[in-house]
Amino acid sequence: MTAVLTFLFLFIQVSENIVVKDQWVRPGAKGMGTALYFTIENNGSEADTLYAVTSDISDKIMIHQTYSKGDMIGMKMVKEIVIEPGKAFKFEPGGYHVMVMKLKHDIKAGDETEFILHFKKAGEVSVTASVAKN
Ligand SMILES: [Cu+2]
Repeated sequence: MTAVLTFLFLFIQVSENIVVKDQWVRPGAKGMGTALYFTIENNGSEADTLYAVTSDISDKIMIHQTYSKGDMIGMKMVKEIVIEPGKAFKFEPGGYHVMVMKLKHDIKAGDETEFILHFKKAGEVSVTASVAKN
């Protein structure tokens, strides 16, 4: 009993350092791409790093940054995102986003989709994102 309680306590402590909230994903059709957005809060005392996102919905998911150069708007791949302690990092339209390529099936407004965010310290954090239009 004590061992179980200790384990639960440790688990809660660790997982509270990284909080993912306000997650949503745009609708998309099978074979096409979409984007996932969220905010990561680091409530711990050390920096943590998001280095991958995975999901059953696609085998090709990467972190992107939208940038503008003159009149051009482009996207580039970002290897990892470091979230400093006590800070929040926002993925949002026109900025950082998680690019989800080649959807395995349609996702429509009102659906929910599961993603796993992989952090160097916090490990795997699973999130359920609502599908929303904007
Ligand atoms: Cu992109």
